[in-house]
Amino acid sequence: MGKWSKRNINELSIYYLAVFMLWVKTILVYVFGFHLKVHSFFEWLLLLINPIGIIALILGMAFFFSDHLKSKVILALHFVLSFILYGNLLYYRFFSDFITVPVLFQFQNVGGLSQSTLELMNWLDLLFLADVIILFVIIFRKNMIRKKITRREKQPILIVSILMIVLTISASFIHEKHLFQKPYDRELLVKSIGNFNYHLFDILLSSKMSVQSAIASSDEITEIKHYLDQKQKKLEPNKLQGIAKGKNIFVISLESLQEFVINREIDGKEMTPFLNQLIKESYYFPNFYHQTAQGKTSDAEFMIDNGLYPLSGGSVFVRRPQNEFYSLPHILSEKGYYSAVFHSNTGTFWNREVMYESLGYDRFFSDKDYDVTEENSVNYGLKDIPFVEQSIPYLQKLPKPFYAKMLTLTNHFPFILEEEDQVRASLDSNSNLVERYAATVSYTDEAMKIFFGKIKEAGLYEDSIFILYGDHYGVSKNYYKELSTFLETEITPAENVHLQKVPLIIHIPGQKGEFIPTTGGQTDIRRTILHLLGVEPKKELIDFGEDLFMKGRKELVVFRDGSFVTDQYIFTENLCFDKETDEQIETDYCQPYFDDVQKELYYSDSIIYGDLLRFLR
Ligand code: GP9
Ligand code: MN
Repeated sequence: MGKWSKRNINELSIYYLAVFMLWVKTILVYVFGFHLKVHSFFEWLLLLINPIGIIALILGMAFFFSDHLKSKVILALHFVLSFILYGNLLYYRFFSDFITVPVLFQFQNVGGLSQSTLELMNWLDLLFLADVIILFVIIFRKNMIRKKITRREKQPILIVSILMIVLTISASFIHEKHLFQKPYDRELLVKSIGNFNYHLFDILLSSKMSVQSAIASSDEITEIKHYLDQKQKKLEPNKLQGIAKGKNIFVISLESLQEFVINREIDGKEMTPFLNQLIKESYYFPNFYHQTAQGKTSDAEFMIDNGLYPLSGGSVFVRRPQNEFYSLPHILSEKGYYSAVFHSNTGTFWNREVMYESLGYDRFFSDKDYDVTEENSVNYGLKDIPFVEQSIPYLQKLPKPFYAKMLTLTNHFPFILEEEDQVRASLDSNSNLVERYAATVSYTDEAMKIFFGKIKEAGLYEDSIFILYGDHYGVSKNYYKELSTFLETEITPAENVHLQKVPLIIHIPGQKGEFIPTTGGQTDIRRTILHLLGVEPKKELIDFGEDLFMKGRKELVVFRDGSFVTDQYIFTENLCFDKETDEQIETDYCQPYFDDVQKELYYSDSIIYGDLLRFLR
């Protein structure tokens, strides 16, 4: 100890040590936190070098401070970069995605990760501070003779850092030519240019997007219309066209409900007995996928009302509420429909209060309209059973015909259920996340049973149709180990895509119903509803959906990160798989879809960023 304190300390070595430790930490997070998959030696090399330049440059900013501050600024910057890295890690653990600029702005609207955040942390995370503490101890040691960093030393360091960044970006670009054309493939970006460079690129991208609406013109929509006309032309009319003319519509968003729970038993007991029964009397779509991104529930809502894709970063609800939309409530109001949303969370969450007005809803029944107490609520709002019970009197008073959208909540991460609500499961503190999920799923199933019973009692059943859908996955990649044990199957990249299936149930009283195996997604729901109702919108329909009942469908479901699934193939992690066997096959099989996938995402983004629907006649 004594020996060490007498030593001279060269501030340059503090800098090198800081860069080195942050580099190692970043690589550890890449491998053990983000589970970034590399397929070749070149990709490994890229992964290893990509953080160095940017870390060296950012920490090198300390060189511009006065001598007595330099090492402290190195420490501060080191801490900030560690904080960003850790923030990303937590976000990734839940969303299997990387933070974008809009997500940061979204926090005030969604109340952060709150209760869920603690669940995502673990004690080992304290190691994140280890290098910060080491630096702190070294820098603040007393009685040391410091050798300052000279100008001759700092210049080459900064130049080399910049060259490293240029090298990283060029190498990434050479490796994947379309890298910057697919900014929504964030995994690929982080893998190639690195976590910190990705953030800078993302900042650039979101500033570019915000000017796009100012320069948009009506010509852009003509090209999009042409593409959509070609697509719709191939479809054959639906035999159910107009079958539900003039009926009320219930659209029920089932929080985090995945398809794998349907018709599944635990210890000989069905997880969702009510839904399993309902499916037998409904049109059921077992190959239906959620397509949500960072906007979660709000993304699903957005797709269902607009038939457009969600944004790659953030939620449209938060980012573009001022746009002009031609959404389901607008179209239905042309036929005299009244539209209302029922959701017991606060109205500001996902900016719903503002966005629902833009989307043309006449009324939003939020927490203010419900009696929400400690006992009858959990997590974000009312438990599903009191939620449906308290909604009935409001539903009875709605002007008819109506479109009622109801959003359930209890089956939400981290899946908390009090003992008295455990309808088909007994949980204790040892229950893992998947077991908790199973329990809240069963609770929501029970709530749906009560809901249908009450709707019948209220005399609202016969004149209504019911569309129930799972909004997105509930068990994220972070819990795949538990899920894999539960499902007794290995979760491969292809299996991960299968796991993005959510139930879609279309229940039309009086119709026998059937299993419809077509491959579809949430963007398809709007056209399906409009055809069932036989509604002809006054303005042209600009959306990317295809009626799920129609023959001749392309059966292409595009996910927001550019991966996709068709009736035969799966494209994910830049690899092509046979959907039937899950075997990896030549990319050539998936190639024919690439163009349409990029076009759909690009056109949808242009519509949203350019506010193009204002040009609709
Ligand atoms: C909360 C509900 C759930 O109101 O939308 O949140 P999400 O699934 O989007 O995290
Ligand atoms: Mn949700």
